[in-house]
Amino acid sequence: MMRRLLTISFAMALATTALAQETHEGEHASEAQHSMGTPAPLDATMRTIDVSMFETEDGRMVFEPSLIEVQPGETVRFVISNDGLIEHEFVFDTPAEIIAHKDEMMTDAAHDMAHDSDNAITLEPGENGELAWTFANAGVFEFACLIPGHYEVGMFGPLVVRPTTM
Ligand SMILES: [Cu+2]
Repeated sequence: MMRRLLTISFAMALATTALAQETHEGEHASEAQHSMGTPAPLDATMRTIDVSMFETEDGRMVFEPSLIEVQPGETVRFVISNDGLIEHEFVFDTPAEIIAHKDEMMTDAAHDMAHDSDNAITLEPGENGELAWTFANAGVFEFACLIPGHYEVGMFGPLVVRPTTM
């Protein structure tokens, strides 16, 4: 009996801790990098996701695949190929950050187009590049090309971080 009570209170303590952590993370949701994860060294990565960027004959610009799914805690290596005829970029962030960066690139003509960072890479036609990232929390993020006009004709897609359901 005593043992059972202890087990229950231990389980409740765990649940309370989990809840507290969740609330704490929610408070820092505006810090995109924290909620999405952290850059990873390229040699410590586990899974490779190949992403191709190109223009279509009907005037669209796309990513292939159009949806990326990863698991919380997973480290992935993105191998990005610009298979198009013009410059493209691959950037992933929270949807809010994507919109903010997009507006910035639209309005600031002097803005340096190549804003490569830990979560972004700009590639010339025919060029390849790599990014590695450890995704922390479950959530729906977005990948996009923010070169003015490209997002509007299709260069974006959801980056879903969630546990695999079997
Ligand atoms: Cu583009």
